Order: sequence, then structure tokens, then C-alpha cells
Amino acid sequence: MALLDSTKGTTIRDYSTDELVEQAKIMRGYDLATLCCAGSGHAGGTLSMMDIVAALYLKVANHDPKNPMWADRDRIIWSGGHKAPALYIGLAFAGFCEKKDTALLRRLSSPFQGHPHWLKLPGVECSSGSLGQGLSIAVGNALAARLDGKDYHVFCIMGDGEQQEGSVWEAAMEASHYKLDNLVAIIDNNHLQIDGKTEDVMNIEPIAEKYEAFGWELIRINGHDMKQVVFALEEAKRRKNGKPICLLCDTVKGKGVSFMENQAGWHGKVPNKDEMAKGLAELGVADKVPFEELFAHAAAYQKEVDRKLEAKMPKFSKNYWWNAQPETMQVKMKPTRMGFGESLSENGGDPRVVCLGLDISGSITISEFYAKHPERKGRWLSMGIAEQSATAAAAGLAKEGKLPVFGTYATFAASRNLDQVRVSLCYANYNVMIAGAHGGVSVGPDGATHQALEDLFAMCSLPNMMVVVPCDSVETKKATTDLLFEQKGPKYIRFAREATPIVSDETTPFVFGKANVIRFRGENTDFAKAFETKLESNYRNEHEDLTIVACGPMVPEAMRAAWILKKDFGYEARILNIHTMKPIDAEAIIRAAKDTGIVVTAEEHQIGALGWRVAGIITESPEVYGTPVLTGYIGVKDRFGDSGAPWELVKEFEVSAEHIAQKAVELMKAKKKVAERELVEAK
Ligand SMILES: Cc1ncc(C[n+]2csc(CCOP(=O)(O)OP(=O)(O)O)c2C)c(N)n1
Repeated sequence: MALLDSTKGTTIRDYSTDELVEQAKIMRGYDLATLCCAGSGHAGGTLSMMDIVAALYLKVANHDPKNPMWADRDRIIWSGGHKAPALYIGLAFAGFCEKKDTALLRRLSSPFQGHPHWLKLPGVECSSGSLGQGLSIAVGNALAARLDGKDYHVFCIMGDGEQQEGSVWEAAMEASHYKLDNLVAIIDNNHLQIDGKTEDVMNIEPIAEKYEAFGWELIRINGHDMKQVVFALEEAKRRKNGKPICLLCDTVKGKGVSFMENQAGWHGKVPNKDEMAKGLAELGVADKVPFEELFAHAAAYQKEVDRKLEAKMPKFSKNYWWNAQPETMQVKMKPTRMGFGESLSENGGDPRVVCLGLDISGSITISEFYAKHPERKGRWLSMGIAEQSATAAAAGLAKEGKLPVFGTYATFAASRNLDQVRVSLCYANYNVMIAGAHGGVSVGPDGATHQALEDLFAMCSLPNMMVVVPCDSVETKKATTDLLFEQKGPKYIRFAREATPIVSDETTPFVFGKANVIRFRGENTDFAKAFETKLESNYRNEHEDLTIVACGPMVPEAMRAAWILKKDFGYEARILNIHTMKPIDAEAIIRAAKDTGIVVTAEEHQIGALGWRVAGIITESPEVYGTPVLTGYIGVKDRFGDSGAPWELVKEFEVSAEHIAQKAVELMKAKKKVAERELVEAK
């Protein structure tokens, strides 16, 4: 069977093997062009999958591009959501959407999110991006088919590295327990993942025997031999012997582009224009991929995104955006994550320190632990893509007196493994440091699945857990060192991927659990020098008009807001840098609330982790009873993230200085009204 017209029951088109080979080449060309256009994404694994995608979407799967929700369609679940471009191109070539629209990959509000979202694009079967969940979805889907008496098939696409997630094996067990012979797992066995060779990161072999031992039927093929691919997929649909089928496809990461083939470095990298041109030439499809048209289409879409974003930004007397004024308030930017790596590099000599890798080591800088110190390699423990087990393994190491440090995307470091963090680390009160990297919306084009916007709720809610959210790379380094050696117990440090302003230096105080006050003192060519920072306990009330309580990358935004408020409105703002969210400096918050009567909180997170905690401190403090305090919250407003450039998302999710300033002005107006009313009532 093939592409169908579901109403007439007729075949739309049946591709020959040669035609599929040709289509796969062109699809690879589109992959290069759309990735180049997006400026980020995953080249290696999308290229290794493309022959299978061509066979599945254009020939083997029963589906109808004009009727994407046709009840009898075969379901294709992409468990490895990072290969979204291959999915989008498969859909486009099958006719579910326009080919040129795949160039909208990773742009704000686009249906072509960095990781697939089924609510945005017809034909996408489920939302994914957090590895190791797809096979369970597929099991549920296959069980539903049986309950409904339907005879469609469910295909589930996974990577070989992904096999390291324990949940894959829970699903594998369920599939054979329920004899799901309507389920086909497809493994893109390209032998590479982010940190290197799968066998080095965490050996999954003997993978074929493992599936067989779990009660699956195993078919092993060359995933680039179109005849074998089509035959195996069709055979998987034919076989009905009460066993789920695992199609183990031996592939080459980066297949088709010589300089990308078998290179781990091309996992999460995209070609520049020259590399794209070279790749298209090697594939022999330069004349079949209208890359200029694709780029123009994306540019037109982007123009509209820019216009909408600009329209929704609060306006002030001039443009106060970062480095927008040529002569004044210039700031340097550096990713906060760098501070984490610098501290580990400096402090990793302590023999108690052990670092656990979760296959994202370079990007979150935890690999700095051993990068210049090969002698530390024995204390570097690669755990693969297995956040839950690694968390509990860290507990085991801590139990014996080690100082374990592990980290990954904040959403996988604090949510995926939440029960392990709760019971194995926090309840037992073990001395383990968790790095929640790439936190907040500023992680950018990867999209909602990778934007940790709820992690601080979870981490701050756990007894014994300490939580630090530093404001820049300098503070991240200090906080990492402090947490590592001075604070004993479970601890969570959260930092961002994007380069953010450096607003502190070596002399800036950092005392765990104690807030800093930051005050705008007048414009300076150097943004950081326009401010004075003091430990809050050393600060004397200056009777400011309002307070901004901020943490993490919102501290620099709060500083910029203080600048706007002073220059445009003459308002003085006291900024509290709450780098330690737990234990929080309640005294500093109470003093600020009493002194200023207005408290605006600013967090790059769902509103509440900071905002509601601060409000709670104010409302339950007898010292503030009788003092009117107006509160406002800046943060993400109960919605999931989106793909987009980091600074676009700061605007889209309304977590910029301009939004803080706007809220402060609104509260100042309210404060004045209250004062006027009180005056009238007094008369
Ligand atoms: C739960 C989870 N942990 C970590 C990641 C980050 N991540 C994205 S892709 C990837 C490597 C995947 O390797 P593999 O499954 O072999 O895919 P391929 O090499 O074929 O791209 C990792 C660790 C993630 N998306 N989800």
C-alpha cells in the first residue's frame, strides 16, 4: 500500500525503489537547506534517517495527506524528536504540507517547531523531544488499535543512544507482554550520539539480542539500502505472530554528505551556506532544491515575526535595548554556563569530586572538569542518556562520601528524574549537586520541550534542597564553587545557554542565602559600572520608589529596567538579586516591601516560583502588617515555550526589562492613586 485517498480507497502514487532513492536524495537536500536557513538543528541524525523516512512516508505507511486524521491510517511516532526536520520533510514530500514551508523550521510560532508538536502541524502524530517516551506512546497507541478493532500499524522511530533511557525497556516489556504485533520499533543505529560513540558513552550492545530477549521479533537491515528498507518495513507489517517487531537499521550519521558522515560533531550542528552548497553538490541535487526560494520564504515569514514582536513591546522615550545606544551603557555578554565549567575546571582536583555525564557534556560545560586535566578522567562517569538512573547513582556515590555533580538540560535534570531527586537525594539528604543547564525560554529554537519553565517550582518545593539561580557567568562560577564545597546536601544550580550580560565581577559580594542590593547610580559607558552592588545586610534604606526582586538572567533585565525607570520617569528602584532561591533571604524581601511599598518580581520561568514565594513572605510577615504593598509579577504566563531566537523569546514571553518597567510604572500609578485617596479621606 502507499499514499492513499482515504475516501475513494485509491492509491495516490506508488513509488518504485529507484524513485524512492532519488526522492531520499532530494529530501536530504531539503534537510541541508532548511537546517542552514534555521541556523540551528540536527544534521547528523536527520540525514541518517532519510532513506527510512522516504520509504515509510512515500510508500509503506497507509496515510492520506488530505485527511491527516483518517482513523485507519498507520501511526508514525517520532520518539527522537530532535530529528523533526526529517519528519517535516517526510510529511511535505508525501503532500501533507507545502515543501517550501519546511523552511520555517525553528521560527517563532511556526508549525515547524524545533521538536515536533502535533497540535501545530497536521500529520505529526505526537509531541516529542524528551527522549525515551515515544515507545510508550506507541504501546498505548497499539493497545488502543486493538481495543478499537482496528488493523493499522504503529511505527516508532528511535535512536540507538536513546536506548539508554530505562523507560524504553519498560515499554519494550509491555509490548511483548501484550503481544503487540501491530507495533514496529525502528532504530536508527548510527553508533553515535552527542558525546561520541554510543559504545563509549554507554554501551547498548548486544542490542539485537536484548530486544529478542524481551520477546520481540528482530529484523536487521542496512538502513541505506532502499530495497532492504522497503522490504523490511512491508515484512514488518505482514508478520502477525504475536510479537512486536524491532527493525534494527544500521545507518551512518550524516549519510550522504562526506564531511558530516560519522562525525559526532555534526549531531547538533547545521551547515553554513558554503557547506550547504557543497552538500547539495555531493548529493547531486543542487538543481532540485530551490534553496533561494526557501530562504526568501523564511525571510518573509521572519519579517512578519519581527513586526509583530516590535508592536507588542512596551515603548519608552528611546531604545533601551542591550547595546542599542552607541556611546553609553555598553555591556559584554557571556553564557552563564561557562562559569559552571570554569569552576569545575578549577576545583575538580579535589579527589572527592566526581562528575556524571548525561550525553550533553560539552554544551553544558561539565566536560571542563576533565578537559585540561586528563588525570581526572577516572572520576568522569559517563552515564548515557539516563537521567533517572544517574540521579540515583549520584545518591550512591554521595552515600560513600563522594561529591557528585551531574547536569543536563534543566528540564531533564529536574523534571524527568523528579522522583529520584525527591526520594534518593532529598529525603536521604545526600550531598549531590545538580546543574540545571539551558534553563528558561532563552534556550531558544529547540522549543517548548527543551525550555525548563517549571523546574524551579519542583526544586524549591523539595525539603532539604538548596536552589541557586545566578545572574551571570561570574556569579555562576562563584555559586558553583560555594555549593560544591561549602553547602552540604542536595543542591540545584540553574543557568542559561544563551550569552547574557555580565553584570558582576570578582569584587561583587556573593554570600549563599543572602541577597544583594543593586542600585542604578547614573549612566556610564560600561553598563555594569552604572550600578552599585552591596550585600543587602550592609545596605541603608534610600527610600526608593519601588523594589524589583529578580533572579538569574532577569537580574540584568531588572537593572536595565531600573535605568529606564530613572531616565524616563525619575523613579528610583531597589533591585534585589535573589541568587539563592532556597533558602531565600526573607529579611531582605520584608525590608524592601516595607521601605518601598511596591515589589515587582522578575523570573524567566512560569510566574510563581519566585513571585508567589516573595508574595507569601510579604503577606505572612507581621512586620509588614498594616503597610500597603503592591505586588506585580513578571514571568511566563502559564503557557509552554516556543521555538525562536533567544532574544525574540524574551520579548514574546514578556520577560524583558521593558515589561518590568511597564509593570513598575503601572504600580506606581496605583500607589499614587491610593495616596491621593488617603489624602481626600483624611480631609
Ligand atoms: C530525556 C532527554 N535527555 C537528553 C536529551 C538531549 N539529546 C537530544 S539528542 C541526544 C542524543 C541522541 O542520540 P541518538 O538517540 O543516538 O540519536 P542520533 O544520534 O541518531 O541523533 C540527546 C542526549 C533529550 N532530548 N531528551
